Amino acid sequence: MAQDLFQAPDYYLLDDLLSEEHKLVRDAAREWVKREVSPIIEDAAQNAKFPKHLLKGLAEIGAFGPYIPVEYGGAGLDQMSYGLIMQEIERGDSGIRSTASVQSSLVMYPIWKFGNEEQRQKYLPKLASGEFMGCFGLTEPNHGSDPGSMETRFKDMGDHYLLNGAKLWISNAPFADISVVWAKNEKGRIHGLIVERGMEGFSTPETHHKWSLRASATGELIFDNVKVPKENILPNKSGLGAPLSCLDSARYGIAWGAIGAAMDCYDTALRYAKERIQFGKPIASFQLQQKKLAEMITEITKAQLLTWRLGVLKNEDKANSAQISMAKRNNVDMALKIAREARQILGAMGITGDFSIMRHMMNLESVITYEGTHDIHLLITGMDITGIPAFK
Ligand code: TGC
Ligand code: FAD
Repeated sequence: MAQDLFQAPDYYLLDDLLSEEHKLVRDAAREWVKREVSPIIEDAAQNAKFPKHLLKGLAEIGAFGPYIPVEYGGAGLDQMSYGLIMQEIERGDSGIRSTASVQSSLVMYPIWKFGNEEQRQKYLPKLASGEFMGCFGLTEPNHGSDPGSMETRFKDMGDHYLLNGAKLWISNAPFADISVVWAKNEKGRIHGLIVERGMEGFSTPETHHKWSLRASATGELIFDNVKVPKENILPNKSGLGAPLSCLDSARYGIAWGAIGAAMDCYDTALRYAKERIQFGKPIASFQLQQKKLAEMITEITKAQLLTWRLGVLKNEDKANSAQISMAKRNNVDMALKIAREARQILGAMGITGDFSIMRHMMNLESVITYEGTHDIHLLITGMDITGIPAFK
């Protein structure tokens, strides 16, 4: 990939709304992405290899459990800092942000919120340092948007639980040390179980041939009569609301992350348009190209404002699930449209790995699908404003 010359757009001077700590955290993540991610990410994506050596650096910038209390090894930061870290990582690559989102919001968050003190002490510090990596198993082959119909089951065998079923499309699965798995008990109630690599009957085959999120490892979780120790159940919340509240935290991070991908596409296209000469002039001097760039910065600015406000609401513990859905849906759609427009500004060069745009575009096709599809988030807004669920 060409040298990373990224300059973050801040058209409405949003930096003025951030504290000194927010800017320090953000700048540390930005600097790390420039130094460690940008030089290697194109090769990783082209070769469909998760760059595992980045885990240590991700832990060092606080990307694993940014808002988890320091006593459990987390960074003890606020929600705005969490969002800014996700923005910067996804500026580099959505797949690397996925790894951080899953570790923080889908593995550490449920252990912190729904686990007991012993589970918190056992797992959280190691997850924060990257010594342990985790994944989150909710989606199944027959149940994606409708996880409440899951088929994965566990039975109480007296001294242990017996787990059977399968999860599909699981980020980090091929290398995760632990999996937070959602399964139904004999009464049909959903619970979270911590399944550890090496348990007999548990396998994690990798999913190959993806055109999207190629630098992220995706796989299956297969449970064939797995004996799960009773102390591995998350005791403090059950029902579909438990995994869905983890999703709220991850979707919030994705809303920020998508802005990062959009900023990178815009910044790349703006620089290219000013340098590329056709008909004796920079293409940036043509009205059609200016329209594209002007609309991009307008959409990025609107998303930045929406998401900053959401961050304030999150810090005040006032953000609801529907507000998070709106931001995830809006921002990912915005980023995908910007990636498509930016790609066109680069002409043929836009399809090469010399620039990040095509990789962002392909990644965003997953981001618009996972953590609730574009349609599902629209239906969540629809339900919130009308009071009528239209899912079923
Ligand atoms: P419904 O009957 O509406 O709700 C069941 C219970 O859950 C509660 N609830 C929530 N709680 C917390 N947060 C939320 N966002 C919640 N949404 C609903 C609800 O109050 C109810 O509680 P209770 O006490 O009354 O039982 O559920 P439903 O079956 O009708 O489904 C609703 C729907 C469609 C919105 C939900 O199923 C959904 O969000 N589906 C999308 C599935 C999804 O997002 N899967 C993501 C898998 S993980 C992933 O993609 C990781 S990618 C990671 C990466 O790499 O970054
Ligand atoms: P489906 O639910 O089958 O949907 C297919 C289409 O139907 C979509 O367009 C959808 O919007 C539409 N649709 C569905 N229901 C309705 C409705 N009621 N009304 C209108 N339209 C509807 N899952 C995890 O549990 N953990 C992970 O770590 C994880 N990582 C992922 C990583 C990647 C790269 C990808 C691609 C997915 C990942 N997922 C993960 C799975 C992801 O959450 C699901 O793909 C997603 O929830 C959608 O489910 P589905 O693919 O089965 O699509």
